[in-house]
Amino acid sequence: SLPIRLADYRAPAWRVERVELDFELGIDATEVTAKLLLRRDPAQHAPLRLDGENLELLAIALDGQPLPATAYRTIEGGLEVDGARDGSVLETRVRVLPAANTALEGLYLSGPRETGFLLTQCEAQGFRHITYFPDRPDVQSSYTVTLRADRARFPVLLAGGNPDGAGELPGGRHWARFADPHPRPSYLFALVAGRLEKIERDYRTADGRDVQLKIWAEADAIASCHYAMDALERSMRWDEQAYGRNYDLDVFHVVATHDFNMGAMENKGLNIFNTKCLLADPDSSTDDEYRRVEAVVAHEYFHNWSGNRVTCRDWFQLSLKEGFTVFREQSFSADMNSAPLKRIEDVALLRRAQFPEDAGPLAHPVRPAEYREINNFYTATVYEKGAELVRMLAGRLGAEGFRRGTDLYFSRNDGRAATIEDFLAALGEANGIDLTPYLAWYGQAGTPRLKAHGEYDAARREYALTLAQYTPPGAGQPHKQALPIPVKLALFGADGRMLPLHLDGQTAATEAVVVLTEAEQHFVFRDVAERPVPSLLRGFSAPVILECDYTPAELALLLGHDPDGFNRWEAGQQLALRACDALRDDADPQAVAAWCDALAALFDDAQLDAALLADLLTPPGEIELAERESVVDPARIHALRQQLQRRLAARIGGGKLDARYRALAAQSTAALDAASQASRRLKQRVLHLLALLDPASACDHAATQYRDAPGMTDRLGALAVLARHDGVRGTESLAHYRARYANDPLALDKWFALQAQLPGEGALARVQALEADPAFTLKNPNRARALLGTFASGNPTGFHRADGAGYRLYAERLLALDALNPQIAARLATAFNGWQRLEPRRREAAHAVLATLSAHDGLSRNLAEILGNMLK
Ligand code: B3K
Ligand code: ZN
Repeated sequence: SLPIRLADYRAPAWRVERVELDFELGIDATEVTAKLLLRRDPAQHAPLRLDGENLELLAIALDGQPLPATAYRTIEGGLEVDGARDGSVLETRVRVLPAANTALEGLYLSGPRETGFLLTQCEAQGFRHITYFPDRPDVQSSYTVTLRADRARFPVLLAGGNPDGAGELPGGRHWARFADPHPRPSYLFALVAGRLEKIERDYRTADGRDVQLKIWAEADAIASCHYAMDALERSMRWDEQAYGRNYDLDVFHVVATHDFNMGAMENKGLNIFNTKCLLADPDSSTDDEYRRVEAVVAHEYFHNWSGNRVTCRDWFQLSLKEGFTVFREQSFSADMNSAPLKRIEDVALLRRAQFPEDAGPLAHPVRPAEYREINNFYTATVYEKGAELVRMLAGRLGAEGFRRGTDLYFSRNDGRAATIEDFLAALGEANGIDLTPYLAWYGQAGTPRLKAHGEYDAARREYALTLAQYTPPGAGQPHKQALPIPVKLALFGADGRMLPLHLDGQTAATEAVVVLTEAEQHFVFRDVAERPVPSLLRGFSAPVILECDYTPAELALLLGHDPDGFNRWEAGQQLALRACDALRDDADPQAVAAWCDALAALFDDAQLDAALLADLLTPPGEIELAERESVVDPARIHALRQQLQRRLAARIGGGKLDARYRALAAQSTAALDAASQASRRLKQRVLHLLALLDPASACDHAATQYRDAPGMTDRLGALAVLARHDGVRGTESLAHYRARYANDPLALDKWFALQAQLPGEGALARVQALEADPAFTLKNPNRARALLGTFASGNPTGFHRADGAGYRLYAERLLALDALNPQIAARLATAFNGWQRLEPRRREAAHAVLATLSAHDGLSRNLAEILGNMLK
């Protein structure tokens, strides 16, 4: 297939003003009748072409007349129809096969055919698997949808929009109709039909609309939906207050399914969720999962404005809705929980997932210039880096200015399919600021390096800060341009206090933002009383890699004193990286001591938030460490990180770790408030450190913790320690857990994932044994991700076995998956990212596997594109 290019965008020659859809629902076969009211762009003369895939055409009529076979023809990926005029009505009837649909795109069956239910997934291009249609986001139509089905088999019938009638039909059948007053693109279409239970709540919007909130799930899951309902209500209130956005239909449905290719989907009025991102229950969900449910519920809800009311002109603009919505979701989570902890979590994710993507063969700009398969571009770059770009813009405008900007963006673009330019224009115009320089961030791939160097002139009491930027070539862009990089900063004195800032005549308080716009610039601070220690890029004010020539003592000072929680953590991370380098090169023992000493001191600080302490005690992960190496040996990196943590544990001391663990364990409850979550997080971290020093006593604690755990966080944490450090009790507890949760798919996923992560050469055999578990299946995306995805992306020493056996097994599974579900196969294949920098033996093994795989006949476009880019 040929790539699709942003530069080739053309407005549609044909639009659909109204669409009436009629479904005769069946598990094996469903018939779909579509009536399209067509509008032709008078300036264009292209024939009427509709997208369609895997459709069996049963009937076709134009303006009420059945079309002769000569008046239409199937073409690659669609249908061409002669004779249509502006205002014509095209009617088609097609058959689709839900039960046979293993790709989970279009209309498909979730669960067993006897008891499961039907649902749809259309973004990005699933609607063309349901009916013939111009399946592109800049075609926005008014939808009326009628569902007909057997009442006993499909008692619940749902589609997006407001309910518009329902009734009985002969033969035990019934019908329901939904009409959506808001024109929308086809990717937001959804229907659900089957046996589902619900919980409901009434909600009144700030502008006075009464809305029924309904969450639907199968009988065994509905009891775990209450937390999501609370989160939904919080999200709706928050969007009213933070952005002035109100909900706009009379009902809001949310449906849970175990069989879903991603986390959730924002279909208009009918959000559909992977159970993993919706169900929450103390016995089976961890604290992290609770926060994730809250965040994803909010994210999908927020799309109602950032995505649905204002949609994307084309899929290149995907970050217009995704980057912005992730930013909105992050702000919401920060408001609901702890802002600094949220920032730490988000930046850690960016570094673990996006930086490696941006540095490897899959690198692409936040607004890609081309793609072959759009589903491959729902990436960390489009989502997480996209959110960082919005954060920079918000920071540039300030809270009030940003709100003025988003108000203008929403009102001006309501009902439109917009572009990134439209977004920047609205934000800028509302504030009289030209934001077009930020457009360069959207078009340029790669993570900029920001070099900082400070000089203090004691005689003149001046501190000159030189900032320079450099983005390495890549992603077909040999010469990268300078980008606007806002650097939020403060200066610290030797006593750990912030110094007043005098910059070019302006006097700020103790924090300022300077914006680097050139390749290199100098910023001179006057009246600086002593040689300062700069705290740079506070709150991670730009998505760059900062290189600053700190001494270990300077980093330790920031780690001890910076009131910016994020930068405090960041100083610890930088110091840990230095310590790691020191261990590797057998050099600079001060760095190791500085990190350990500083953390040992903080360990004794009773004022410090327990969750922040837990994060401070966690050095950068193996993926992040690998990103800094030009030649990667995953086994060596793993050993180094373990060694570093053992040094930390030894410095704090077994006695103190043990005492802290006991104190935290004594307060253990099932409560979900922030303090309880924080104390569980610290307890787990302490137990982990203790296990590196004294595995026997750590495992005694873990065994008790496993037995008495009031909730999943403690249970799973204890299980992880036992599985790693205690052969006998590990095996016993894993078997106990397996039996206890035999009927809880989400809890079983965690069981698979935990074991898939156990490091070392034995990992591969363990994964193979787990594949033989009767609960394992490639057909369920959550299960495949839990075992295979976790193995490849979360177990560097296991996957990257030096003999290449990990790669070979994984490639076989990718091939099997590709035949079932191309989106999942392509997503899992990205685990090979970074293969080019592996040490020679592993690199050759990975290359051989990738080359063989990509030479296979009949690969999906999804997998073929990823492999092609990987080998480019
Ligand atoms: N918009 C969907 C993702 C669709 C993925 C299509 N392959 C979920 C979200 O970002 O909210
Ligand atoms: Zn989204």
